[in-house]
Amino acid sequence: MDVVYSELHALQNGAYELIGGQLQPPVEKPERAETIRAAVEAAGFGPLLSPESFPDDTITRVHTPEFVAFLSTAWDRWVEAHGPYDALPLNWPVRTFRQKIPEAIDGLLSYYSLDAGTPITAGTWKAARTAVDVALTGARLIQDGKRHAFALCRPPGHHAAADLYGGYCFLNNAAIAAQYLRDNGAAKVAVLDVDYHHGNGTQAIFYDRADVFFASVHADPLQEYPFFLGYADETGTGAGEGCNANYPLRWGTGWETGYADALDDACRRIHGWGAEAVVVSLGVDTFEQDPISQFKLTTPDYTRMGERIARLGLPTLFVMEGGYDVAALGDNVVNTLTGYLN
Ligand code: SP5
Ligand code: ZN
Repeated sequence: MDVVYSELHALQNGAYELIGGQLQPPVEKPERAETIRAAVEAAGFGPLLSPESFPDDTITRVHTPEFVAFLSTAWDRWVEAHGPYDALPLNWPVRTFRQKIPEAIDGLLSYYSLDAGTPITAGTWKAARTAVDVALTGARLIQDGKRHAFALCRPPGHHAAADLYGGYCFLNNAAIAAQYLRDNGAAKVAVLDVDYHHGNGTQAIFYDRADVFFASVHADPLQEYPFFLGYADETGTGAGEGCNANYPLRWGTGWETGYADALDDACRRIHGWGAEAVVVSLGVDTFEQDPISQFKLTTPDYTRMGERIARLGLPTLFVMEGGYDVAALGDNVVNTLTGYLN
């Protein structure tokens, strides 16, 4: 299986993250992508391809031009206001507030973000923009006739909506890849999101559309981040009614205790809907030892996951999302891809 990777991911390198009230080193760190790259190479996957450059209009098919302009200039504006420290928002336009776009950089961060866990740093734009090229290079491989590819994206993307960043995500790599497949020949594309967290950004981007089916298996938003989207009664709207399927699962869920059944149902829905290609938002933060998660999948379970995805029988683009136990990240990703291939 071809693997697309760029070392420029390392330009996203936040200084700290507030977890449980404590400032800690970010769990979304460069070592993640490096350990996955080393593991897929050691497992004989390849070749390792560098991304091609795609134009910005592939991004604005999914994100608003205003949001892209904000992201690409936020660091410089922040440094001018505060100095070379991680750019973070501190308040949000929640209930009772107006949705006006402010002028000051602090207000813009607040307007365009959904959490304070996603630092914009000196290299964020370059890293996020390159991750889009990584995903699109994988999508082009599929469009050119390959049955499968792995886009080793970092930073991840599935929490980013048309004009929102957060959850360690800036640009929605998987959604941009799905849109690219739509714009280049595939009439119906599915996104299967197996990250531990609900893919709120991808869902929102495609929620009113009948040409992209979104299915997500994730921790119950009653218990887990992002809390305010990902419930089972979110089924799509307008033309997109019936094209969204959420499988919220309780903390403690394991492969045999709910996960496999949910994944199987999600795959059945995608198959029944008639998808021509599938983009898999591959998060392995469902792992039992993941530092921020509460599911109980084991390393061998990822082989089963790959096997189930393969039974869809569809051209498949894997796009890396979350997964934070660096010690097991490589094995869990390799098992997913190996299970898929065998
Ligand atoms: C792509 C992705 O997986 N993004 C996830 C963003 C989650 N950010 C919020 C983390 C909240 C962690 N709560 C941890 C409790 C640890 N004991
Ligand atoms: Zn996640």
